[in-house]
Amino acid sequence: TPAFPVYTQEEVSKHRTLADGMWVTYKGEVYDITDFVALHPGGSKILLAAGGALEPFWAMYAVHNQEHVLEILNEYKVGKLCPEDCKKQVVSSDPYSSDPPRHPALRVNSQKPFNAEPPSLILSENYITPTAFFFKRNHLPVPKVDPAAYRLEIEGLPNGPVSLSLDELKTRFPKHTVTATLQCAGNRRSEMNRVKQVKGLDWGIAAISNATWAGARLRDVLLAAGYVPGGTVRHVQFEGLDKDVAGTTYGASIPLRKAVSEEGDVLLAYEMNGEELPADHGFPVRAVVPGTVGARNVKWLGKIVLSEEESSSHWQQNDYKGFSPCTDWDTVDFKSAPAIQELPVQSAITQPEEGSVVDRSLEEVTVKGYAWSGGGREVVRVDVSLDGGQTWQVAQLRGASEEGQEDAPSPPLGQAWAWKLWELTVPLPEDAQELEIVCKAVDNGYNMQPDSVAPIWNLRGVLSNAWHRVRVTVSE
Ligand code: HEM
Ligand code: MTE
Ligand code: MO
Repeated sequence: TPAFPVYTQEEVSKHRTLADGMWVTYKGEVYDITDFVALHPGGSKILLAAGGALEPFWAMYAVHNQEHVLEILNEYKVGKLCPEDCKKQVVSSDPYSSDPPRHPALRVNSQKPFNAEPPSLILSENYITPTAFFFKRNHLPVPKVDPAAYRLEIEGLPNGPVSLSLDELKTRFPKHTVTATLQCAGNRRSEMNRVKQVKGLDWGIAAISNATWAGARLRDVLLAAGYVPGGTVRHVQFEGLDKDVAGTTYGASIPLRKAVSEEGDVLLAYEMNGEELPADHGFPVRAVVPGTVGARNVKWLGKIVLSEEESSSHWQQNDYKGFSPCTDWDTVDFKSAPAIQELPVQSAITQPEEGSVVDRSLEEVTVKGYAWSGGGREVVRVDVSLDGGQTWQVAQLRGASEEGQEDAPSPPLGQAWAWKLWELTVPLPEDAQELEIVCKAVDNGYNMQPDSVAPIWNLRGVLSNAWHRVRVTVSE
């Protein structure tokens, strides 16, 4: 094999466009990735690295620290970087180095950015998910925010922008408390992956958790800031303080109607489960949008914009949307589908776990799980089957009042923001050696879960809410 030519950084830097060829460097080697740009699973972000080093970008998107990524890169090698320029390359520091410590019991789907779910058993053991075990879904490094210097900027108001300190948010507005379940759009994505590969983190059934949030009502803050109903504003945009390498922040928006409704209960939360909001969950302030997909509950909230338009962020426009099973990455048109807001009815079995062994001598089996629906719709029933869905029994539902929150009244119509845990103890069928346990929930709109995954499969693996099935064996 011929020796690779040696290039200077100056030469590499000339190749910054698809027309001139696009070159990058990695660990002292030079690559011409012109032909790969259109194939990149991470999209056009790859253009940011044109003419320079990949290291600082891959430190941010650690998904690249995999053998198969390096194999792809190797196919495009065209030369070496001269030793003098290699020495000049700054060693990029890890943008995740100030991420907070996390509980080792969490099941990590991605370390950088940090994405993890609790063991699913923990969910049904606690009506309020302990904060350490609340699922964590970050797209970027956790930003370090100085609470004393923190400002919440509000734009798009008739009398000009308003800026609030953390103290003002806490003292100028009544503190409102809401118990609300948060669910990631990708919860249960792994079941879609089993039908056909989708793109995204391989979540199990625990990218959902329940907490008590406290803070100022968004409605109160907007009205005090000068918002007047009846104008042309249609959307409330949220911007996080977490940024990618190009300085782009995480962002999302919700419909104005939800944001200012008296019954919407949208919070600018500064407390979670009675304590200061932790770093992973948005310190010092996050949006809590009850009944709405996790992605709109923007953490580390830095700015609110009232607008005629939805957020222009990638996560509002080109992600978190549902598509037909027939749509693939070659045909998908993100503009053709609305952004996910309210989520559909959901339930899953947390106990027993898939593949576990049920003891026959106990003569009965206890099945537990969670059930929740979006948009404030209350779960009114959960059906459980031990024979793959041929025969059913109704589980016992446990809402807030049954879960140690004795004074909790049942939620007003349209404001059932929190999940219900459920449970059913049934005699073991006489000669069954295997059980296929199934659950399905019904909400107060009589919406029910679909019976299988294939008809709701979609390329991004979102909205995965088919009947949950768990196979167990019965010991002799
Ligand atoms: C994902 C390759 C440069 C941003 C990926 C994946 C591959 C890949 C194979 C999918 C990984 C997986 O899911 O297993 C490459 C190669 C690059 C390159 C060969 C250089 C030649 C970049 C750069 C950026 C970037 C410079 C950012 C500035 C991303 C992002 C994803 C991704 C954000 C995740 C997409 C998602 O969430 O599904 N890349 N990449 N990549 N890449 Fe790159
Ligand atoms: N807000 C910011 N600023 N950055 C993020 O990456 N992730 C969103 C949302 N808010 C995210 C964010 C997504 S997709 C989800 S599911 C929830 O936060 C997760 O909230 P949690 O980590 O508190 O469980
Ligand atoms: Mo999410």
